Amino acid sequence: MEMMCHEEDSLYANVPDPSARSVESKIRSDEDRKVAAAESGIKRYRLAAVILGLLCMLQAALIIFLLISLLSERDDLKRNNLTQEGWEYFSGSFYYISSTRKTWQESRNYCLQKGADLVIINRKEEHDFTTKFRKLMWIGLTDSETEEKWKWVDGTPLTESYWDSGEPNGGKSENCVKIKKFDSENSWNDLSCSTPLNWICEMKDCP
Ligand code: 2F8
Ligand code: CA
Repeated sequence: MEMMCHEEDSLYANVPDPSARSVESKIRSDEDRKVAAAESGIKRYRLAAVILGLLCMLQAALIIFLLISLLSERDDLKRNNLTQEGWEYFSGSFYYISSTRKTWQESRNYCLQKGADLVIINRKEEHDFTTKFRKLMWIGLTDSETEEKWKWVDGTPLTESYWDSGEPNGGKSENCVKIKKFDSENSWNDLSCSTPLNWICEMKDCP
């Protein structure tokens, strides 16, 4: 009998229990629902992330645009103010021609106070521009530091020069440079730095 029972057991061993099957399928459908819900949640998060990213990019673009507008407005304002104060624009710089006279250092101090410096002449066109005012003026060139080593106020050495014939000739008693002639390419003279003269400042438009 015991033997028979065992046989019966093994006979029904592979037949699925219907109640177990319904529990299993319920679990599965619950899991499917959970997976579907999780997937839809992930999709929503992704969409939210994309929208947030786009909004950040839009905000960044807006900030850059406003910053550029503000900077350009500030530059326009600066240019207008300079022009009203008598500065003249030429090829990337603003120039101020003084109407009073000062020593070379006082002239330089005036320019520095304005955020500029005495003019540095780099090109023939700029040289021609400085002579068109027909004024004897200090420029930003000196050999005060080392005799005969002519340097511009930014510390760069003199390469392209426009000395009048016979100049420079003042040795240690003439260490600063003025524009002396207006109709000739050779127009500079070295002079005592303590001489009161007009001067010309230069301010780079975009430093
Ligand atoms: O002839 C050029 C010479 O002229 C004057 O000296 C006589 C200048 N000095 C003054 O004006 C003080 C020189 O610098 C210049 O070289
Ligand atoms: Ca001289």
